[in-house]
Amino acid sequence: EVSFTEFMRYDDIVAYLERLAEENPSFVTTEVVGRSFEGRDIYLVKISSGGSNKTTIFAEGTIHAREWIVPPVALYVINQLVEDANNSYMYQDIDWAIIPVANPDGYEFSHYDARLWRKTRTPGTICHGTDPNRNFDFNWRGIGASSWQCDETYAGHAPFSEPETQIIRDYVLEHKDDIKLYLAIHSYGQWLLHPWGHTLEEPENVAELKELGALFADAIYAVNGTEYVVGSTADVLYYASGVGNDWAAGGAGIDLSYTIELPINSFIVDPERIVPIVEETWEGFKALHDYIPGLV
Ligand code: 0X9
Ligand code: ZN
Repeated sequence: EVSFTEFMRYDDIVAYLERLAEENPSFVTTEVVGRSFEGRDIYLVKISSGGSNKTTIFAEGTIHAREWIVPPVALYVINQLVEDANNSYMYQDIDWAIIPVANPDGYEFSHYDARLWRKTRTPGTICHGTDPNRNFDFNWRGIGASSWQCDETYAGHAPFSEPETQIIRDYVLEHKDDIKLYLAIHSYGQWLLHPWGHTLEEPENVAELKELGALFADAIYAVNGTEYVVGSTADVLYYASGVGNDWAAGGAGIDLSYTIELPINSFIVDPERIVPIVEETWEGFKALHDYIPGLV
Protein backbone atom coordinates (compact mmCIF):
# COMPACT_ATOMS: atom_id res chain seq x y z
CA GLU A 1 0.00 0.00 0.00
CA VAL A 2 1.11 3.54 -0.60
CA SER A 3 2.14 5.47 2.50
CA PHE A 4 2.26 9.18 3.18
CA THR A 5 3.21 8.77 6.82
CA GLU A 6 6.54 7.04 6.30
CA PHE A 7 9.17 6.79 3.56
CA MET A 8 8.77 3.79 1.28
CA ARG A 9 11.53 1.55 0.00
CA TYR A 10 11.90 1.15 -3.75
CA ASP A 11 10.38 -2.34 -3.93
CA ASP A 12 7.27 -1.16 -2.13
CA ILE A 13 6.93 1.81 -4.47
CA VAL A 14 7.15 -0.52 -7.47
CA ALA A 15 4.62 -2.93 -5.96
CA TYR A 16 2.20 -0.04 -5.47
CA LEU A 17 2.60 1.18 -9.04
CA GLU A 18 2.07 -2.29 -10.44
CA ARG A 19 -1.06 -2.76 -8.38
CA LEU A 20 -2.47 0.57 -9.56
CA ALA A 21 -1.95 -0.44 -13.16
CA GLU A 22 -3.50 -3.86 -12.57
CA GLU A 23 -6.57 -2.38 -10.92
CA ASN A 24 -7.04 0.39 -13.48
CA PRO A 25 -6.07 -1.15 -16.80
CA SER A 26 -8.20 1.24 -18.82
CA PHE A 27 -6.11 4.31 -18.01
CA VAL A 28 -3.00 3.41 -15.99
CA THR A 29 0.01 1.64 -17.43
CA THR A 30 3.45 1.05 -16.03
CA GLU A 31 6.39 0.79 -18.34
CA VAL A 32 9.86 -0.38 -17.40
CA VAL A 33 11.77 2.19 -19.40
CA GLY A 34 15.17 0.79 -18.57
CA ARG A 35 17.46 -0.46 -15.87
CA SER A 36 19.65 1.34 -13.40
CA PHE A 37 23.38 0.65 -13.19
CA GLU A 38 22.81 -1.98 -10.49
CA GLY A 39 20.02 -3.54 -12.54
CA ARG A 40 16.89 -2.17 -10.92
CA ASP A 41 13.91 -1.67 -13.20
CA ILE A 42 13.09 2.00 -13.67
CA TYR A 43 9.37 2.61 -13.87
CA LEU A 44 7.40 5.15 -15.79
CA VAL A 45 3.71 5.48 -15.00
CA LYS A 46 1.46 6.64 -17.77
CA ILE A 47 -2.01 7.93 -17.05
CA SER A 48 -4.04 8.41 -20.18
CA SER A 49 -7.59 8.05 -21.42
CA GLY A 50 -6.19 6.50 -24.60
CA GLY A 51 -5.33 7.60 -28.10
CA SER A 52 -1.94 8.48 -29.40
CA ASN A 53 0.21 11.59 -29.74
CA LYS A 54 -1.64 13.46 -27.05
CA THR A 55 -0.32 16.46 -25.18
CA THR A 56 1.80 15.11 -22.35
CA ILE A 57 3.06 16.32 -19.00
CA PHE A 58 6.34 14.61 -18.18
CA ALA A 59 7.82 14.50 -14.69
CA GLU A 60 10.99 12.92 -13.36
CA GLY A 61 11.54 12.52 -9.62
CA THR A 62 14.25 11.27 -7.29
CA ILE A 63 17.13 11.66 -9.68
CA HIS A 64 18.88 12.75 -6.47
CA ALA A 65 18.94 9.89 -4.00
CA ARG A 66 18.66 11.68 -0.67
CA GLU A 67 15.64 13.82 -1.58
CA TRP A 68 13.19 11.57 0.20
CA ILE A 69 10.25 13.97 0.05
CA VAL A 70 10.18 13.53 -3.74
CA PRO A 71 8.78 9.97 -4.06
CA PRO A 72 5.75 10.78 -1.88
CA VAL A 73 5.05 13.90 -3.95
CA ALA A 74 5.19 11.95 -7.21
CA LEU A 75 3.14 9.10 -5.77
CA TYR A 76 0.53 11.49 -4.41
CA VAL A 77 0.06 13.07 -7.84
CA ILE A 78 -0.37 9.58 -9.31
CA ASN A 79 -2.65 8.54 -6.47
CA GLN A 80 -4.90 11.59 -6.82
CA LEU A 81 -5.17 11.26 -10.58
CA VAL A 82 -6.04 7.58 -10.35
CA GLU A 83 -8.06 7.20 -7.17
CA ASP A 84 -10.15 10.38 -7.10
CA ALA A 85 -12.80 10.35 -9.80
CA ASN A 86 -13.15 14.13 -9.47
CA ASN A 87 -9.74 14.40 -11.07
CA SER A 88 -10.50 12.24 -14.08
CA TYR A 89 -10.85 15.39 -16.19
CA MET A 90 -7.10 15.80 -15.75
CA TYR A 91 -6.23 12.89 -18.02
CA GLN A 92 -8.85 13.27 -20.71
CA ASP A 93 -7.03 15.56 -23.10
CA ILE A 94 -3.64 15.32 -21.46
CA ASP A 95 -1.43 12.31 -20.80
CA TRP A 96 0.80 12.08 -17.76
CA ALA A 97 4.16 10.32 -17.92
CA ILE A 98 5.83 10.17 -14.53
CA ILE A 99 9.06 8.52 -13.40
CA PRO A 100 8.72 8.66 -9.60
CA VAL A 101 12.19 7.30 -8.85
CA ALA A 102 14.73 7.87 -11.62
CA ASN A 103 17.74 6.89 -9.48
CA PRO A 104 16.66 3.80 -7.55
CA ASP A 105 20.25 2.65 -6.87
CA GLY A 106 21.08 5.87 -5.11
CA TYR A 107 17.71 5.99 -3.38
CA GLU A 108 18.19 2.52 -1.91
CA PHE A 109 21.81 3.31 -1.00
CA SER A 110 20.57 6.31 0.96
CA HIS A 111 18.36 3.92 2.93
CA TYR A 112 20.75 1.07 3.66
CA ASP A 113 24.12 2.82 3.80
CA ALA A 114 24.63 6.57 3.42
CA ARG A 115 21.55 8.68 4.16
CA LEU A 116 22.93 11.75 2.36
CA TRP A 117 23.93 10.01 -0.86
CA ARG A 118 23.06 12.20 -3.87
CA LYS A 119 24.51 10.63 -7.00
CA THR A 120 24.13 7.44 -9.00
CA ARG A 121 26.14 4.35 -7.99
CA THR A 122 28.34 3.87 -11.05
CA PRO A 123 31.90 3.20 -9.90
CA GLY A 124 34.81 5.50 -10.59
CA THR A 125 38.45 4.70 -10.02
CA ILE A 126 38.36 6.40 -6.61
CA CYS A 127 34.81 7.48 -5.84
CA HIS A 128 31.39 6.17 -6.77
CA GLY A 129 28.65 8.04 -8.49
CA THR A 130 27.86 10.70 -11.06
CA ASP A 131 25.51 13.58 -10.38
CA PRO A 132 22.72 12.70 -12.79
CA ASN A 133 21.57 16.29 -12.66
CA ARG A 134 24.83 17.40 -14.24
CA ASN A 135 24.99 14.52 -16.72
CA PHE A 136 22.56 15.77 -19.38
CA ASP A 137 23.99 16.86 -22.70
CA PHE A 138 23.32 20.55 -22.46
CA ASN A 139 26.28 22.76 -21.66
CA TRP A 140 27.68 19.56 -20.19
CA ARG A 141 30.49 20.07 -17.65
CA GLY A 142 30.04 23.82 -17.88
CA ILE A 143 29.85 26.19 -14.95
CA GLY A 144 28.51 24.64 -11.75
CA ALA A 145 29.46 21.08 -12.69
CA SER A 146 32.58 19.20 -11.67
CA SER A 147 35.00 17.02 -13.61
CA TRP A 148 36.29 15.44 -10.39
CA GLN A 149 34.69 12.09 -9.67
CA CYS A 150 34.54 12.56 -5.91
CA ASP A 151 32.54 15.79 -6.09
CA GLU A 152 28.81 15.88 -5.44
CA THR A 153 28.31 17.66 -8.77
CA TYR A 154 30.53 15.31 -10.82
CA ALA A 155 29.16 15.51 -14.37
CA GLY A 156 30.30 12.01 -15.39
CA HIS A 157 32.96 10.92 -17.86
CA ALA A 158 30.69 11.78 -20.78
CA PRO A 159 27.28 13.36 -21.32
CA PHE A 160 24.55 10.80 -20.71
CA SER A 161 27.07 8.33 -19.32
CA GLU A 162 24.49 7.14 -16.78
CA PRO A 163 21.70 4.71 -17.64
CA GLU A 164 19.44 6.78 -15.39
CA THR A 165 19.78 9.88 -17.59
CA GLN A 166 19.82 7.90 -20.86
CA ILE A 167 16.39 6.57 -19.98
CA ILE A 168 14.98 10.05 -19.52
CA ARG A 169 16.67 11.26 -22.70
CA ASP A 170 15.27 8.40 -24.75
CA TYR A 171 11.72 8.74 -23.48
CA VAL A 172 11.65 12.50 -23.83
CA LEU A 173 13.17 12.53 -27.31
CA GLU A 174 10.74 9.87 -28.48
CA HIS A 175 7.80 11.96 -27.25
CA LYS A 176 9.18 15.45 -27.60
CA ASP A 177 6.47 16.68 -29.93
CA ASP A 178 3.81 15.72 -27.38
CA ILE A 179 5.52 16.76 -24.16
CA LYS A 180 4.50 20.35 -23.43
CA LEU A 181 5.68 20.50 -19.85
CA TYR A 182 8.80 18.97 -18.27
CA LEU A 183 9.04 18.84 -14.49
CA ALA A 184 12.06 17.77 -12.48
CA ILE A 185 11.07 17.21 -8.85
CA HIS A 186 13.78 17.88 -6.25
CA SER A 187 14.31 19.12 -2.74
CA TYR A 188 14.93 21.42 -1.13
CA GLY A 189 14.35 25.14 -1.39
CA GLN A 190 10.80 26.39 -2.00
CA TRP A 191 11.77 27.42 -5.50
CA LEU A 192 10.27 26.87 -8.91
CA LEU A 193 13.27 27.10 -11.21
CA HIS A 194 13.08 27.74 -14.92
CA PRO A 195 16.05 27.81 -17.36
CA TRP A 196 18.85 28.56 -17.33
CA GLY A 197 21.34 27.20 -14.88
CA HIS A 198 24.49 28.14 -16.77
CA THR A 199 23.82 31.77 -17.58
CA LEU A 200 21.90 34.75 -16.24
CA GLU A 201 20.59 35.38 -19.73
CA GLU A 202 16.84 34.88 -19.83
CA PRO A 203 15.24 32.26 -22.07
CA GLU A 204 13.14 33.64 -24.91
CA ASN A 205 9.84 32.64 -23.29
CA VAL A 206 10.73 33.91 -19.82
CA ALA A 207 7.49 35.89 -19.55
CA GLU A 208 5.39 32.78 -20.02
CA LEU A 209 7.62 30.74 -17.70
CA LYS A 210 7.13 33.33 -14.99
CA GLU A 211 3.38 33.65 -15.63
CA LEU A 212 2.80 29.90 -15.35
CA GLY A 213 5.22 29.76 -12.44
CA ALA A 214 3.11 32.32 -10.61
CA LEU A 215 -0.01 30.19 -11.13
CA PHE A 216 1.83 27.27 -9.54
CA ALA A 217 3.08 29.38 -6.64
CA ASP A 218 -0.30 31.02 -5.97
CA ALA A 219 -2.11 27.68 -5.93
CA ILE A 220 0.36 26.34 -3.38
CA TYR A 221 0.28 29.50 -1.26
CA ALA A 222 -3.49 29.13 -0.94
CA VAL A 223 -3.15 25.75 0.82
CA ASN A 224 -0.76 26.30 3.74
CA GLY A 225 0.76 29.70 3.02
CA THR A 226 3.99 28.27 1.60
CA GLU A 227 5.71 30.93 -0.48
CA TYR A 228 7.63 29.76 -3.52
CA VAL A 229 10.11 31.94 -5.34
CA VAL A 230 9.93 31.65 -9.13
CA GLY A 231 13.07 32.37 -11.10
CA SER A 232 15.94 30.97 -13.09
CA THR A 233 18.36 28.55 -11.45
CA ALA A 234 21.37 30.77 -12.00
CA ASP A 235 19.56 33.77 -10.55
CA VAL A 236 17.72 32.23 -7.58
CA LEU A 237 20.08 29.42 -6.64
CA TYR A 238 23.51 28.95 -8.21
CA TYR A 239 25.11 28.16 -11.53
CA ALA A 240 24.51 24.62 -12.73
CA SER A 241 25.14 22.92 -16.07
CA GLY A 242 23.97 19.68 -17.62
CA VAL A 243 20.76 19.79 -15.60
CA GLY A 244 17.69 17.81 -16.67
CA ASN A 245 15.23 20.64 -17.08
CA ASP A 246 17.71 22.81 -18.97
CA TRP A 247 18.40 19.95 -21.37
CA ALA A 248 14.65 19.47 -21.81
CA ALA A 249 14.33 23.12 -22.82
CA GLY A 250 17.55 23.70 -24.73
CA GLY A 251 18.21 20.17 -25.98
CA ALA A 252 14.76 18.68 -26.56
CA GLY A 253 12.92 21.92 -27.30
CA ILE A 254 10.31 21.66 -24.53
CA ASP A 255 9.59 25.29 -23.84
CA LEU A 256 7.89 24.88 -20.49
CA SER A 257 10.44 23.25 -18.25
CA TYR A 258 10.97 23.59 -14.52
CA THR A 259 12.76 22.19 -11.52
CA ILE A 260 10.58 22.13 -8.42
CA GLU A 261 12.55 22.45 -5.19
CA LEU A 262 10.14 21.25 -2.53
CA PRO A 263 9.71 23.30 0.63
CA ILE A 264 11.49 21.51 3.43
CA ASN A 265 14.57 22.72 5.22
CA SER A 266 16.75 19.62 5.06
CA PHE A 267 17.13 16.41 3.12
CA ILE A 268 16.16 14.68 6.35
CA VAL A 269 12.43 15.08 6.58
CA ASP A 270 10.15 14.53 9.54
CA PRO A 271 7.56 12.09 8.18
CA GLU A 272 4.86 14.35 9.59
CA ARG A 273 5.79 16.89 6.96
CA ILE A 274 4.87 14.53 4.11
CA VAL A 275 1.11 15.08 4.13
CA PRO A 276 1.09 18.90 4.11
CA ILE A 277 3.74 19.00 1.40
CA VAL A 278 2.14 16.45 -0.92
CA GLU A 279 -1.25 18.13 -0.51
CA GLU A 280 -0.07 21.62 -1.33
CA THR A 281 2.18 20.48 -4.18
CA TRP A 282 -0.74 18.66 -5.74
CA GLU A 283 -2.59 21.98 -5.99
CA GLY A 284 0.43 23.36 -7.82
CA PHE A 285 0.32 20.44 -10.25
CA LYS A 286 -3.37 21.08 -10.88
CA ALA A 287 -2.61 24.72 -11.72
CA LEU A 288 0.07 23.63 -14.17
CA HIS A 289 -2.26 21.10 -15.74
CA ASP A 290 -5.11 23.57 -16.12
CA TYR A 291 -2.87 25.95 -18.05
CA ILE A 292 -1.68 23.44 -20.64
CA PRO A 293 -4.84 23.00 -22.75
CA GLY A 294 -4.55 26.70 -23.62
CA LEU A 295 -1.44 25.94 -25.62
CA VAL A 296 -1.66 25.55 -29.36
O1 0X9 B 1 21.78 21.32 -7.98
C1 0X9 B 1 20.82 20.71 -8.44
O2 0X9 B 1 20.91 19.76 -9.18
C2 0X9 B 1 19.41 21.16 -8.05
N1 0X9 B 1 19.35 21.44 -6.67
S1 0X9 B 1 19.43 20.17 -5.62
O3 0X9 B 1 19.50 20.72 -4.25
N2 0X9 B 1 18.08 19.37 -5.72
O4 0X9 B 1 20.53 19.34 -5.94
C3 0X9 B 1 19.07 22.40 -8.82
C4 0X9 B 1 18.87 22.19 -10.27
C5 0X9 B 1 18.58 23.45 -10.91
N3 0X9 B 1 17.92 23.38 -12.15
C6 0X9 B 1 18.35 24.02 -13.27
N4 0X9 B 1 19.59 24.37 -13.43
N5 0X9 B 1 17.48 24.31 -14.17
ZN1 ZN C 1 18.08 17.50 -6.38
